[in-house]
Amino acid sequence: MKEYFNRIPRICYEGRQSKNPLAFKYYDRDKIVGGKTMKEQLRFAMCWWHTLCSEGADMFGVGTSDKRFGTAGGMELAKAKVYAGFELMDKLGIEYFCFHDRDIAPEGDTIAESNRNLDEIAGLISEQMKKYKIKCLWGTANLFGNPRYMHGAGTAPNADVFAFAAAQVKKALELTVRFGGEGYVFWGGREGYETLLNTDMGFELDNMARLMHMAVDYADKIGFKGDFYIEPKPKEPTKHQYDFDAATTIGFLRKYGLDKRFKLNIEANHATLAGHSFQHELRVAAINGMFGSIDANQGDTLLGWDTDQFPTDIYSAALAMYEVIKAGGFTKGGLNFDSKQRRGSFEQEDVVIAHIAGMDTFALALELAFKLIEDGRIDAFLAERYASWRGGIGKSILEGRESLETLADYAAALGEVRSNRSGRQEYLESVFNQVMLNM
Ligand code: XLS
Ligand code: CA
Ligand code: CA
Repeated sequence: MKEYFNRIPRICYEGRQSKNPLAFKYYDRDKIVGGKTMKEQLRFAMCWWHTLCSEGADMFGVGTSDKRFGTAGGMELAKAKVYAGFELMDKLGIEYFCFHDRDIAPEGDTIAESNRNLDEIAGLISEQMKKYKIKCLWGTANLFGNPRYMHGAGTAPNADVFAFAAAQVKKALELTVRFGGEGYVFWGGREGYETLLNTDMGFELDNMARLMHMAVDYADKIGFKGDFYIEPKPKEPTKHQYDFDAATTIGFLRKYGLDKRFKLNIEANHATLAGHSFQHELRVAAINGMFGSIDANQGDTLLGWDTDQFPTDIYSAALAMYEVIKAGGFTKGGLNFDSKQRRGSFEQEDVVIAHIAGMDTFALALELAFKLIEDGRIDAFLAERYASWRGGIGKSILEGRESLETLADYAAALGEVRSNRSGRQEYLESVFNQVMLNM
């Protein structure tokens, strides 16, 4: 059988002393951390669209990476990507993948032809999944690439476009079920607006919810047992994306009665674009019981667009894993590398080194997060900071025994607040550094 990544050996754990670029320094898949193996805690997924499709093209130039896999294109290329993708996941020890319908098979001239292409490739994918014991983390439909979606898909002003989107979601759900996928993602590709002058925002949001309700109904019908996710993003490609951030998305889900069926897929770089930290978005999802999955990448703090870089920022990853652990860890979700190597990193080794860097970063982050929790100083500080709610007037407020009148009397009797304490931000940040650097 043809070997696509022919310069790449199986990637093994060699430990922190290793200087071998093609080895893990921290990701030791069977090491027990927090009662489970690293592999079970992190649930890494390869992302079909970047890893197998994106060639590094940007606004100023064509691609730099050759992703033709020695083919002339079309279905031959789609098949080669299946073999190449599974070979790569196997070499890296990645057990899940995520896909859009259009990543895995080319769109045909009709829906029937597109679906035939999908079915043919799905057969091959199922075969390879069995061979390598690799699973599907989640599937989704690309409702943004084709020009018909120029004004949106579920939020399009044209009902015919809505129908095409529905047809695609139907098929993508069927494929996800066929692969035993553990999730299905709605990322609002072009679900947003460029100008409010031509937009009926309320109507568009109603329709977006309509499409999601239809998806839930159909998923139930065909036996989908996974989680549905919305992936928030504030802008790009549209000026304003309706799923702006976690809080906005949760409000939308509640308004339309979708909150019991949907969780969130939080992407690090989208958090940055929304003016939040990755940790913030995870916390918002978690406190609302909607933490689901993660698209693991990072942006560049100096750029205002979606660079989808492989994650190497240990500080941010550790704070993210801290939130994941506090939220109870992954159940059906995982860490999908919605990440691409930089345009200048075009050689075969680069895509592998990029994954190693991301996996090592999250392995370190996982250990660090558990160490922070074991260290206990942050939790202890937090408990102390809210101590006034465990007794006295605080407890009485929580128990519903106080009113504005009784509290006004209490405050008057107090004269002034003399019980405020320092927030100790610098202390807590130094605890974090100490735990991190002592590893
Ligand atoms: C784009 C999104 C996209 C989704 C899946 O910015 O990250 O890749 O994850 O449609
Ligand atoms: Ca994403
Ligand atoms: Ca992105």
